[in-house]
Amino acid sequence: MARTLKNSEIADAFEELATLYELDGAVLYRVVAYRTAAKSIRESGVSVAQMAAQGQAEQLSGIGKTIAEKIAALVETGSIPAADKLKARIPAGLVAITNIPGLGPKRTRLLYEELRIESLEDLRRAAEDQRLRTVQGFGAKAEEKVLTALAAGADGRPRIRTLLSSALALGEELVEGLRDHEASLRVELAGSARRWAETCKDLDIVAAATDPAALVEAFTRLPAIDEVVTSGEAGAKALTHRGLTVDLRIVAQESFGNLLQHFTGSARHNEALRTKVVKRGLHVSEYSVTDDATGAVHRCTTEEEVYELLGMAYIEPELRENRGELDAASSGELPELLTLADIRGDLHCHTTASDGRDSIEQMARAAQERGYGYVAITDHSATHGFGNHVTPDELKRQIERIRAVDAAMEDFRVLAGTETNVLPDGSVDYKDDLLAELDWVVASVHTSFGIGENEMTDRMVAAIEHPLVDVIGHPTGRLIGRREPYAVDLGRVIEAAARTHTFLEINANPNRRDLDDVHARVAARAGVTILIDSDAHGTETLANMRFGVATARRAWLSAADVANTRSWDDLRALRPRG
Ligand code: DGT
Ligand code: CA
Ligand code: CA
Ligand code: ZN
Repeated sequence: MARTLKNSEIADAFEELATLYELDGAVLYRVVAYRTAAKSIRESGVSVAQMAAQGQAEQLSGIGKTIAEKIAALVETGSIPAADKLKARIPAGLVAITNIPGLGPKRTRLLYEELRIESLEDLRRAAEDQRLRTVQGFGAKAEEKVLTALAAGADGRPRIRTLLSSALALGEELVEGLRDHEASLRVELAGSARRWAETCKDLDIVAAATDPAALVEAFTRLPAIDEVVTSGEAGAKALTHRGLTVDLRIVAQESFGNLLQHFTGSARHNEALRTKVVKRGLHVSEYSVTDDATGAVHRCTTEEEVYELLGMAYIEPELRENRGELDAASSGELPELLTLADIRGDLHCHTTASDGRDSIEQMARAAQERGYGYVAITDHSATHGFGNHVTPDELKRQIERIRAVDAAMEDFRVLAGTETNVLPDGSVDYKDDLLAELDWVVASVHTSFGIGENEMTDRMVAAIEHPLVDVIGHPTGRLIGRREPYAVDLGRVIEAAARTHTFLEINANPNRRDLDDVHARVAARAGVTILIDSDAHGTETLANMRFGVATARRAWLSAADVANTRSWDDLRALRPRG
């Protein structure tokens, strides 16, 4: 091969292989194995092609001998033999169709089998001619969605926005690398990552330096950087091994606040800000604020000065989405946002009793080390479809084990809980007398996502009205970039939660962040108390709490809006059952 393949290209090849297998009707574990490998390759901080050349690819998580051989073949010959075989019998256009929002391999295969749709053009025509609705599971809505996606420019290439957790891990590493350099004066992450958005198109970094050229040079040599696209005194654009673009911009220290404010965005916030202050004769640019009346040009070393000059209180990055923050900052009505330090306990996590990796004691100790006063162990109930689950008898033994760990820990409460499934009829998995033995009950929907909006809403309202259900876990079931929320009337869910004092969760898993910022804000305004949970499946993911806190901040929430900023005794008193 003339050119070393990038991690993103290798990952794309394995994603394609997984899709081809899925289109071919292969067993699921095989498909999952290739997708897992693709993710691991995409997120690797070092060049996988180089590792493969040295026979080291198996050191990556999720890569065994078979996949390592496929990587080696891809790197040497430019293709994977198994993929070539599949491509010989699967129409070339089907992979592109699977990347249209709302489709995916199973539905694409169905459309091919029923209507011989094998290109985006076939798909468009079938949607226009209202033929999609003749296929089981497709209706007028699906046709509309396809046409909207195609009109919006969907071209069948996977649209890659990087999940915040991956982008931030990389961003924090790069910022640290730059700050360590002797020429750096100030370095901050900007853009969507600094606003803690759900996903990022790219990373934006803003810096001031004593020697800009030296800092740019050092940036291009950081281990995470794969390829430099452009570079100069004012900054650089580069690609990381994970395929994420990074924009570094360097500015004089006297304008650092202006530039940071500009590149933190959002673009909507900036445009509204400029429009608002231009009426008062103030002009905001990347480098300064100018005043028509006096002709003065103000350069600001900090963002606080920028907002002050414009007659506003400082606006936290998470609020900069043009959702009312400019008026609130002008009238002194911005909320005091909660912080991670306000969180005093975690009420949703898993152990080896279900699909977690660590024991009750390990989870409890790790929660205590995070500075919490309590943790609830909430393993999956009997009908959970994946991994282990907890039968009623097993739950009784689990409660005893939890009590024993609790008794052994000082100044820390280990609460016996469950994450019980909400069944399609709205009932939950355990009988009331068993639920009553628990300190804490999370109820979540994990099955039958497709039952229709009315039925789903009734199902969730029934669970909310159950007197022993304390909180609804991940209320919409969405997986960011992968699975749409199920159809549910959140207005009715929120109304029922407010009426019954049932908490609604912001699940802090960075793939979920569910409730999202918009709905968490609506819920809190309607009088619902929000709970932020890590849903950790191991001690290390307790740290995901920060993504839930970020969603809460983006929802304008204060500590008082969030139940687990309280002690356990104060929190439990908010529930109807006390
Ligand atoms: P992303 O990258 O799509 O996840 O979101 P951002 O917000 O990081 O967007 P990006 O990287 O395109 O631009 C970074 C910042 O630059 C953005 O948040 C605000 C500023 N910016 C970009 N385009 C415009 C614009 O058209 N007008 C104004 N006023 N600012 C802009
Ligand atoms: Ca960006
Ligand atoms: Ca950018
Ligand atoms: Zn869970």
